[in-house]
Amino acid sequence: MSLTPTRADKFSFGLWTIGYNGTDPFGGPTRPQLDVVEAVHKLDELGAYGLTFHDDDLFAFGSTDAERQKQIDRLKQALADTGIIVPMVTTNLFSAPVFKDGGFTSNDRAVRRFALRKVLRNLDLAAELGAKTFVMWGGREGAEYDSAKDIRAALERYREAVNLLGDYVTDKGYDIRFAIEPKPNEPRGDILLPTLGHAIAFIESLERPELVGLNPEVGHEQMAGLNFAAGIAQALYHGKLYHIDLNGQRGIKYDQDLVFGHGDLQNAFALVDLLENGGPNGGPAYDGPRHFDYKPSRTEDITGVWESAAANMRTYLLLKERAQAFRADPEVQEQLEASRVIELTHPTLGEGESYDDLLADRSAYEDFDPSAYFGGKGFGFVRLQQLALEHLLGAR
Ligand code: GLO
Ligand code: NI
Ligand code: NI
Ligand code: NI
Repeated sequence: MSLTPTRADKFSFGLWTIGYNGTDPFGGPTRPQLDVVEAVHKLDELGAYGLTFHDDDLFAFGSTDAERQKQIDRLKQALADTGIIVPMVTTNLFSAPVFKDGGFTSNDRAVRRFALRKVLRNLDLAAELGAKTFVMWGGREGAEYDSAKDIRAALERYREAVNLLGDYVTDKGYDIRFAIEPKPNEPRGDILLPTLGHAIAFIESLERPELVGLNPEVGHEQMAGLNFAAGIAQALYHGKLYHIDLNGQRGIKYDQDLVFGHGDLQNAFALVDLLENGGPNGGPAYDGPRHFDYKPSRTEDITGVWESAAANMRTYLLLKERAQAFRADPEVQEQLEASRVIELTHPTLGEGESYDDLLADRSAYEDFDPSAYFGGKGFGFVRLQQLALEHLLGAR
């Protein structure tokens, strides 16, 4: 297997990721601004296939129509020159002061109307550039104080906004689906739709749930102490994995946006195994962009930026190779059987079996011996995980 990224790997990067200039709450930029044309050419050289962006990444908030168009034209030229595509577009509803209490769910109705107009305008641009996914990260949709936000009203306004966007793309005939990106906190004290589970429940309340899925981010779920690979499995189970933000996070703290794999590496291994191989029992794997939403650390210069971009892709491909070796190992297959991992795919009831049949089955209860599980009948999960770890370490 090649460790050189190609277009077929579908690696994409946010313009705001490689373009991150090092600004954090405690210090200003440590690097000059990166131009979009240079970004596209460099991503092409590195083997990526896609660039994604917020409107404000490409043309500053408040740009004139002429300034906006100039940047769009420069991007289009770079795309034409390289063959890089724009698989996803997103709108910045969090940086400008006007969004200090959110966009779709600001307490101020005029702000909510402005936010919707900003998104509609950017949807037109997304369609023009052929993007298939429109991500919505509601970073400012939240509060610091319980008394400041009527959460049920805020969810209703969120719903109103997403329903309107669904109407808009349907009426316009745009081939675009929406992907909600959950995050528990930061920049708000608490953010609405904090985890992918909250978002799945919200999506089911929409008028066009089929148009709306998820864009889960590794670090965001881990900030909530959750298992990212397990969350992705549930998103796939519900058919809601429309897009993904790959990066690294080390525990429950601020959003680190490290390079993919530079956090919980074992969970990254499980994730790549799931995305590429469908996990232990196969099943529908993910076909969309492998999108990196990371920040090149502010300690790095521009050489370090491009090294970090390449590192994301190389780590993904290394994990893909390791996951294939894991699945192909006969000892792993044997242990999966012995650990009953495969058995979980068998329905608990027999075909056509009713609860009457179950009640009549003495082997299920009267003759079943639960005491055999004390001191015996271990599952061997530790050995299975050690096999995974040894493949991950390249020791097998
Ligand atoms: C911040 C988010 C942000 C989103 C982006 C896409 O924590 O990860 O970068 O991914 O706005 O909508
Ligand atoms: Ni993030
Ligand atoms: Ni993040
Ligand atoms: Ni993200």
